[in-house]
Amino acid sequence: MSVAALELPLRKIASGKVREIFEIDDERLLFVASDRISAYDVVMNEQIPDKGRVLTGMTEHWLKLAGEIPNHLLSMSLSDLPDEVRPSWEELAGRFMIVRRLNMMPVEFVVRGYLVGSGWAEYKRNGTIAGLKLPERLREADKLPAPVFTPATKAVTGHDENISEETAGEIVGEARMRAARDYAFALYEMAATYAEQRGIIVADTKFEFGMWDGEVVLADEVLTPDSSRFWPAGEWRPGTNPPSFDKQYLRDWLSGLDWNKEPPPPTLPADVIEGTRRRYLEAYERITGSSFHEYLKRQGGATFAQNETSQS
Ligand code: PZK
Repeated sequence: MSVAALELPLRKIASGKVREIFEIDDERLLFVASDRISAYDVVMNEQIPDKGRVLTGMTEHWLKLAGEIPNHLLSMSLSDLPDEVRPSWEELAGRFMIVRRLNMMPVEFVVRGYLVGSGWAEYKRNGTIAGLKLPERLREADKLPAPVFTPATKAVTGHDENISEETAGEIVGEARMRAARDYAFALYEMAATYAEQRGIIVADTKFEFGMWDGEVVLADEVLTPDSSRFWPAGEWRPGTNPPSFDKQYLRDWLSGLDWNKEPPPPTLPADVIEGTRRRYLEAYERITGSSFHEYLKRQGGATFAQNETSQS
């Protein structure tokens, strides 16, 4: 069940706070979403069971809706796992993607539909977002007149640094930047419209793109709570920073402690883990309109494999 120390007999080529990428061969990578969770940039010691599966299932859902936009996903079928990792199939089921190996662009393609986070900070300072003049007297979390592209780079500190569209064009090439930017806008508009009908606001989101065979290709996880701000539409109050759909339960609990938000994190009690897990499952079901249990059955998750074998 635990994937905190997921070890596979493959070379790890990238690891983030909550996800990892391994090399299969020259053309393919194994992308794995763990159940780890971070709050205030600190990874907790405990995991949220099935969180990685929820995020992988959401990515799959959005990639299906994204239709003609080229993406890196090759397979989520257990039968396509390389022989070396077969022994770990139960742990991997539902949380892995076999993806095409791309030449990644070192720019994050962020689209914001609402005024929060670093966008709100810039607006308070300068009245702009990504250098673009905005109407006066907007409030925190207000909906923007139109979505805005706010590219960023990973700074040496590991934190994101906002850059101008022009700088993004200098880094990846103007034509590539424009193609990825236009895909990012199209994806955001599609997802925001779709999610709003299901009671979820996609406040902003970050995409990663790479190049393959001269084409701009969508990579990474897509429109998940880890790469986006999802808000329950009913709790959106301009003038306040709305709760995130997934982590608010955890944040509320953490804010009642006198933890300084530096490692080591406090030990999460079972009810906080369970409450947070329920929020992830609810986000999956509201967004996809289908049951998470069905996803587990389809992808052959560990619990499921166990239950089904004990039946037969
Ligand atoms: C790739 N990252 C970001 C960092 C992660 C992911 N299809 C691809 N081809 C080549 N490289 C990448 C991808 C994808 N996706 C993405 N780093 C490399 C990243 C840390 C952990 F899971």
